[in-house]
Parts: sequence; C-alpha cells; structure tokens
Amino acid sequence: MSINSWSGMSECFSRKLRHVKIHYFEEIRSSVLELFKERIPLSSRTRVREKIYREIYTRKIDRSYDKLISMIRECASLPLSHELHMFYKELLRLYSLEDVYNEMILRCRNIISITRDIRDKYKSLIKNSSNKEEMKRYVREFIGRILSVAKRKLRDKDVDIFKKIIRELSSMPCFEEDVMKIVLTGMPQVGKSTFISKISNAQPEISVYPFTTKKIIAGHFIDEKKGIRIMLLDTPGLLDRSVEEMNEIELKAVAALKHMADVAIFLIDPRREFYYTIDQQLKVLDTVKNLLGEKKFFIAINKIDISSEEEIAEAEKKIIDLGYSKEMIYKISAAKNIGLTELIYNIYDIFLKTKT
Ligand SMILES: Nc1nc2c(ncn2[C@@H]2O[C@H](COP(=O)(O)OP(=O)(O)O)[C@@H](O)[C@H]2O)c(=O)[nH]1
Ligand SMILES: [Mg+2]
Repeated sequence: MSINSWSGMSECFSRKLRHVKIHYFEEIRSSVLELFKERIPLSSRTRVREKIYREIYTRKIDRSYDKLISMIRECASLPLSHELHMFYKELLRLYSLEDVYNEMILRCRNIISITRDIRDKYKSLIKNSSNKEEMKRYVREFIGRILSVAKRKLRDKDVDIFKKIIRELSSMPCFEEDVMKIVLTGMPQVGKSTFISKISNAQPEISVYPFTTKKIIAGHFIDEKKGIRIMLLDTPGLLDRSVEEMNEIELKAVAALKHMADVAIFLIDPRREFYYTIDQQLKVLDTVKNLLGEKKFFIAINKIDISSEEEIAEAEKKIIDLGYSKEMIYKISAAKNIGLTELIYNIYDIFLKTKT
C-alpha cells in the first residue's frame, strides 16, 4: 500500500483502515529473530568460502530488514491528519488525538529511514570483510541495532492508543463525495434509529434503553426510478450540554453534523411523559443549529401515533416561538412509517433547489 493510494478521497478511508495491521514491538522482534535463524539457501555456485559467507550474511541482513519494514509499512503509509477528510480530522481533534496519530505515523516512517541507513552501512561492512567471525558479528550487531530503533519508537502504550484510533476511525462510515447526506440527530430515544431502519437498508439497534446507538450508522435511501440515492446517517443521541462537556460517543455525532451532513433532521418526542422535556430538546436543537452553521436542517416531531393533539401542538408552538418557521417542521411517526418518505423527498427537492 503506497502513500499515494490513500490520497484519492473518493476512496473510502475508513474501509481501507479496516485492513491496516499495526504491530507491537514484541511481535516485530520475534518475527525478525525467527527469520534470522532460518537457513539461507545459496544461489551462487561459488566454492570460495569467503564469498559464501558474504552472501549468506548479506542476505540475512536484507531479509531481516525487509521483514521489519513489512511490519510497519502500513503504519508508515497512512495519511497524516492534514491529508484526511475534515470529518476524520475533526474526530481526531475532538478526541485530542491528532498529535498522537501523526506522531505514530512519523515514527514508523522514521524507523524505515533510520534502519535503511543502518542496513546500508552493515552491508558495506560485510562487503569489505573477509573474516567469517567478523561478518557474523556485524549481522548480530545489525539486528540488535534495528530492533533497538524499533523498540524505542514503538512503545506498547503508544501502539495501544494508536490501535484504538485506527479501530475507531475504521468503524466510521465512508464519506461518499457525490451523495446527499442527511444526518439524523436529537436526544436519546427520540426515534432516530427507528427512522433510518424504516426507510433505508441500515439495520441499527433499536431499544427502549437510551444510548443504544454508540456509532454512526449509515444507510441508503434509494429511488431507482427517479435516480435518487441519499445517504442517511444515524448518530448517537445528544444531551443538553455543551460540546466541551460531551463524551466520546456524543462527539461522533458532533463530527457528523459538522462534516458529514449536507442537511440534518432534528427529531423531537413531544410527549409530556417522555424522559426529556421539550425545553431540554430545544436546547439541544440550539447546539445542533450552531454546529451546522449555514447548513439546512428540519425538525421532525416524531411519535405522532402515540402523542396527543395537544402535545403535538404544544411542541410546535414552542418551536415556532423560538423563531423557527412552520415550513421547517414535520410531523411523523418513525415506527408507523408515517411521513418519512415525504420528508426525505421534500428535503431532497429543497436541497436541489439551493444547489442550483
Ligand atoms: N410508538 C412509537 N414509538 C417509536 C417511534 N419512533 C421510535 N419509537 C420507539 O422509541 C424507542 C426509541 O427508539 P430509537 O429509534 O431507538 O431511538 P433513538 O435513541 O433516537 O435511536 C424505541 O422503543 C422505539 O420503538 C414512533 O414513531 N412511534
Ligand atoms: Mg439510536
């Protein structure tokens, strides 16, 4: 995998990451030493002992070096944070892991260049040596030196964090460049996952327990006749607190709103018996609005199948009182699939109009 193969942003960064293997130093050490012990089959037919030894030890150096590099090449070929799409970069920033991420990649690259120099130096020492014992000593010294470089640069606790970062980023959906992306947001339990499961191919977990959705889950709404393909993103629920106070799970939703969304739908549960009040939900709406900046968003009063007329009217009034227009508000039931496709088509039309 070369560095260049990452740069095409149309290719899915997170999917590619799933195949990236990061190794601990101990794994590298034992692989290199194991290979080092192996017998080297001779290719030349010379009978000059000195030449034979020189070939054996030179090849041992090359093989050990290649082995070590093969185990850090993937890490070294990862793009640095400034080459990433804003969505992934924002996640690293929100988790305060941008420096750790870059640092590890630079260290892997550094190991490659330092050990390459060491390899060249020891190959030339062997080339100029005519003594078997001396050559043998050089090879051992070489192995010791390249492993000590790797050991210094790949500390277990850094590798641990780096593995976690890679795992986290690889669990994110692909950023699809030319597809309209609608992010579903709102407090926990308002019906975001139900919504997406009804009208897309995504199957997020739905439950009566809050915080069921811990990841961003993508699904597609496809209308082949009209040639419409929309990406819907289910996100973890947000609580009414500032971004600074949010946990890692909520921050995924923040990154999606800031850098994935073309448009967002904010879901509200209008029932008085609901765990969160309308006022709390509208506070979260305010945070969401700030995160979206100039982007369009819509408000969907959900669960109309189990809410009373008064509850719906009361929620609507409170929303309008805050200055939101009536046109932004939709009344839906995710569970009963009422008003969902209409909402999506309306958003699509409005979005197209603003684009042209
Ligand atoms: N009756 C009814 N229940 C709903 C509706 N939408 C969601 N629910 C229920 O509300 C609960 C939370 O839904 P979920 O989709 O997991 O909410 P999320 O946390 O926002 O993703 C689940 O028990 C759903 O079955 C709806 O329109 N009507
Ligand atoms: Mg959910």
